[in-house]
Amino acid sequence: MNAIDDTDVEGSHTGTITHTSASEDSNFDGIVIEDMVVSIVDNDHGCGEPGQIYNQFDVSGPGGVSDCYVNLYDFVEFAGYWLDCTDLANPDCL
Ligand SMILES: [Ca+2]
Ligand SMILES: [Ca+2]
Repeated sequence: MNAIDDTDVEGSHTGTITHTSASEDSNFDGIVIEDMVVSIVDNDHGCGEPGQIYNQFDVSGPGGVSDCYVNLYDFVEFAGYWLDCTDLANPDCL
């Protein structure tokens, strides 16, 4: 049995594996096999969760914290930086 490593953010959760039995041997046909509950660990992280990798242009959001969107909060940061950094010869001033 394999899990699909998709990009959906599902968080850690459990899944139940059920079984059925079919056999020509009446000793095994239709026997009850207990369900198995398995833990599933998702390696994808939602916004703000530990391990989240933010877009390089998402530098701000409400409260000055990255919010997983490149939006006006980020533009305000960029614009403020442009106003502070006026030395065109400085490679750090973009
Ligand atoms: Ca996933
Ligand atoms: Ca943002």
